[in-house]
Amino acid sequence: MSQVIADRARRRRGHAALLLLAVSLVACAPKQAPCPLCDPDRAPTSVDGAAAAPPAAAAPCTMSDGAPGVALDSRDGAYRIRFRTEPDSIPLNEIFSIVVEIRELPGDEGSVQDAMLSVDGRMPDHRHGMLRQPLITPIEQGRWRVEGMLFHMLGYWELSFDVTRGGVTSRAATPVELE
Ligand SMILES: [Cu+2]
Repeated sequence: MSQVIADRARRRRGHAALLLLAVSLVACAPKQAPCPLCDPDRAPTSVDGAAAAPPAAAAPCTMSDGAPGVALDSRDGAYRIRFRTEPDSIPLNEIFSIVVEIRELPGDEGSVQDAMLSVDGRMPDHRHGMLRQPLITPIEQGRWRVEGMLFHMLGYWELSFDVTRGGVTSRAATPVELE
């Protein structure tokens, strides 16, 4: 008998919780402003069909000026990208810069000639990018300075480098976890 009462009470509590949930959903739905950063219609950027490939971890390296940086290869294996950020680790919600050097593979010897670089940061899980456009200035052949980067949220970002030459774009992307 007491078991039955307990079951009933449990069920009633369950119903009450469901009802509360439903009420709060209804109450919240119209009030919630759409997330200004999330754009469900914006598909993830696709370059040479490799959008689904997971970003590669960058490996420590030495930049041409002897400073420590990190290196990663483009997904199509055409280029090696070396970069270092200023400051050394990407800050949360503060402007940072990147020095980027790109060489051709295989060989990793000559700086890439006549290439165009674009750099972007995205939070794929949130389906949004940065709130600002970085300024990318060539320093010399194969070397660029990227200014005005801003990762404005905690969480998982992907930092990507698109190298375009002769109408072909190669992408290198690396994960960045902002904590
Ligand atoms: Cu986000």
